[in-house]
Amino acid sequence: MKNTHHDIPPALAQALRQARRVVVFTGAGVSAESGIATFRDALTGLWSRFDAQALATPEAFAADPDIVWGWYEWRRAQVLRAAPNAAHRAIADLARHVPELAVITQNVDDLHERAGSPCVTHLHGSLHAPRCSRCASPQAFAVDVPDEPEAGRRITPPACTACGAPVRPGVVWFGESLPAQAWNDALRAAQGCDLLFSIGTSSLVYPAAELPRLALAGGATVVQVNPAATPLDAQAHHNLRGAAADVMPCLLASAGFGEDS
Ligand code: BJW
Ligand code: ZN
Repeated sequence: MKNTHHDIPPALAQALRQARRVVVFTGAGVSAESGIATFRDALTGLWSRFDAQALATPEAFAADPDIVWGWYEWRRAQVLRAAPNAAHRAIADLARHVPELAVITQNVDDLHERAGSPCVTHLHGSLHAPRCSRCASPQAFAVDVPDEPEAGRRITPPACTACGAPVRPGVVWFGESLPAQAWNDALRAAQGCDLLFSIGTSSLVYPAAELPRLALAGGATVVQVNPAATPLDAQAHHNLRGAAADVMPCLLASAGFGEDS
């Protein structure tokens, strides 16, 4: 238990106690304290060290699959060695205290699931579900747990067992559509909720960044948890400035949702 204490506005604690349909919408910041780098933080974000256009687009994979596959194997190794943090655990706890909770993440890790959230909507896919780049059939990794290769190491992707084309990471790259079922579930949850938490996301990537705005339009209370400002600040009802792993346990405690109540 960290001794950082966050003052939660009483009106927010009350809104949380009274909410029936709650959405938790997360981004890379929720996994930051598990040691997984975010994308856009100035010094530590992945995009400060790596070129997004050369790694996270279908064109990049077509041009040089070994570079792209090696980079994603490096990230998969990191996630496999990481553990959920207090924010993931508080979000999993929340499901025991509110009538309906939808966890919608942009993250490609599985830390919400490993913290115990039963049903997680992944808008940008997963590092753990590779598929064929041509026929889209689900594929297995050639190695279960990659050793920690350095970030720039080339690794040839496995060949699809059905058609022989290179296997690609099961993530959503720039210019690609979000998985239809996940996006529809997210739309329905955001439009029908009474409280939405936007946690650890820069609110810059669309269409995901639309979700808090849709919740606002539907009359929901929107709460942001982030140590930095984002374009959502002006519209959110509450901006809780701090690290997700500090703020989320305080938030649950403020509503009287004790760890074993
Ligand atoms: C903490 C913390 C702590 C730190 N606690 N918080 C122009 C205008 C509008 C849209 C577009 C446009 N040009 C192109 C587009 C579309 C594009 C887009 O949105 N681009 C914008 C960047 C401009 N979107 C797409 O292409 C999407 N598809 C699409 O639109 O299809 C239709 C279409 C088709 C054809 C052409 C055009 C459109 C797909 C988007 C896919 C995003 N993919 C990625 C990579 C996934 C794979 C991988 O992991 O490599 O998804 S990009 C990356 O960003 C990743 C993330 O999920 C996503 C969001 O990032 P996130 O989670 O918000 O992280 P950060 O780093 O940005 O922010 C972290 C935050 O945490 C910060 O605020 C910190 O302060 C905070 N933080 N520590 C709490 N301890
Ligand atoms: Zn195939």
